[in-house]
Amino acid sequence: MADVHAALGGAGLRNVHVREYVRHWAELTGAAQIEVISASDDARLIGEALAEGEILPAGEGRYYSRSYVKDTARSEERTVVATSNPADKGVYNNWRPAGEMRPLLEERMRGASAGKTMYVVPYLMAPVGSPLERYAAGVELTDCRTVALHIIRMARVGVHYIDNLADQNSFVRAVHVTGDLEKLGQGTPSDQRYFVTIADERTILHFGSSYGGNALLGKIAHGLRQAAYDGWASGEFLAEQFMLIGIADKLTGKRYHVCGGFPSASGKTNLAMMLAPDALAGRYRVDFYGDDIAWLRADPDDGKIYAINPEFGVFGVAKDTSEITNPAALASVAPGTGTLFTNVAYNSHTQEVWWEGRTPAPPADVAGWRDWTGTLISERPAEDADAPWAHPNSRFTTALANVPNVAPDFDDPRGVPIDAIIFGGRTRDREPLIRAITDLAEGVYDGLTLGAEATFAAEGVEGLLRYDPMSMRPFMSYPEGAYAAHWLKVIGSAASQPIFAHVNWFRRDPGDGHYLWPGYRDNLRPLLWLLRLKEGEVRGRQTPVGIIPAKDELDLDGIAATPEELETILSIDTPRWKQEIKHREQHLEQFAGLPEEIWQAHRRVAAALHRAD
Ligand code: SPV
Ligand code: MN
Repeated sequence: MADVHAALGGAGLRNVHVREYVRHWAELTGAAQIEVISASDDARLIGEALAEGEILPAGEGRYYSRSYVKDTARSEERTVVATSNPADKGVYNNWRPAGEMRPLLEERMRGASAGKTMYVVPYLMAPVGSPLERYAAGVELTDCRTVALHIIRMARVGVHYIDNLADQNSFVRAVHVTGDLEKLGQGTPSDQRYFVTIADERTILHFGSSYGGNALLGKIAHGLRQAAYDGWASGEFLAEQFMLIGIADKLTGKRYHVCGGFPSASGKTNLAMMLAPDALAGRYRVDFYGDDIAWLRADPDDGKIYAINPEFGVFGVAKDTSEITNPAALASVAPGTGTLFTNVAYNSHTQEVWWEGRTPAPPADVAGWRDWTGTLISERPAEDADAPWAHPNSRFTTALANVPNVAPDFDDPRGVPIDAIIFGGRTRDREPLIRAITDLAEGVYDGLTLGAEATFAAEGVEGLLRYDPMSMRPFMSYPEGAYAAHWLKVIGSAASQPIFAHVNWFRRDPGDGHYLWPGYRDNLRPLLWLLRLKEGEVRGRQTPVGIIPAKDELDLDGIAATPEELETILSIDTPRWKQEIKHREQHLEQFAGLPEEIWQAHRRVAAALHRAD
């Protein structure tokens, strides 16, 4: 049995509640040793992980790891939000009684860390001194060293974050036990994995994966599910799967901040790290704050909405990251950054990494190259010849500070005042490039009806959205009706309201299907229009679903789009919108207790479309 007192005492961790928590789980999981981790332990842990072969060198100051082949992503089916109150059951939160889930997890975790080290990782999901700091402290217990290395990059990690708490008992208890990955029946009817947030006990119990958000519990389990629940229960804030950027106008000296949600595969990380297009770079600068999570609160001092990124790093999808799609991301994983790559392709001779989209074609000389499963490319069976080298969900993990255009004030505890909240789906034919919404209820309504088009690859009907309210579907922790009401309350309590907008970079030509908008850096242009609209410098054109830029209002200097292409992306398709309204109605009807303001917004939009005939 591990000597908890000696380990915690040796690390200077005096908080008695932490000691009791660690003692309980060390005993239950049967861990052989306890080790308390601070960020300053990184170099030593890297050395140990290299020596054990858990990670491999990937050039100077960069590392590579492979996951178990059946452990490559989040699993929504195995994710549960538990509380003691059945009224907390929503449509998406997969609610179960806490009294049922805790014993189930304890049973799986019992003895499951035998012989292993339990790393005690005290962390903070907020800049130090943030008004939301009391919701941000946590202690993750993990039996996997590479997970500890990831947490050091993704959260602020150190004993002092937890030893100096005003309320010594106010920290999230986050327990991660890997389990025997080869015996868990991933994806089968006897799947043993469970990823549970017991939200009203501020306890997270994840069993059966060492990948991403399944294992880095500060991120989506604490940073989104737990924080959303805490934000609602306290009435104080919103926790959303949002990117967060700043836009500086060098001419006027003004700085704006935009946050927003995008369903998976809609380009959120690329947008978050966007640089200004060359033609506009003389005047504008885009600052990066965060690519995945924002916590939003109204500040009573100046009546504005403020946002922080609670994370400390980026856990970005590697696939399709290139000099064209995201040069800032490439710079952030350059040699010397301490980046950890997971499940990309790796060259065991040269220590290089590669993923689909990194360059137009894979390396021509395949000598030494292995795919994400570790198989030599030269030895892959013929039937696997076309299989990707990197897993589609392969990742890079790097600290925020490595992003070249990280905002100078990214660590400011107050956060940044929000001018605009945007939602963006992936829609081929109906959504314009941007439509602005000035009414709060209509903005929240737009977020609740966010979705991505079903593709042939996923189940679903062409043209029908897979709704993903506010891009929070996998992270929702309390009922959707209450969620909508909480949005109206938090944002509504601000004296100066942000403007809302829906953006769509994916409109296609109705004839040959080509993308009508170049995307990437040029996405700054519609955002600049939105901010000008908010400032009253442009008027736009009112449509039933929001305000669209008038043709001459978008700054198109340096853009090659034809007048016909522009005409299409600055229009709405009324018949398709009328179909969509019917789908939206069914979608919203699932949510008990949806505020009347949201239904009114829905009816206003529907009536305006009807009149548009
Ligand atoms: C996501 O899937 O939206 C992520 C990655 O941000 S993970 O943390 O693994 O969920
Ligand atoms: Mn995410």
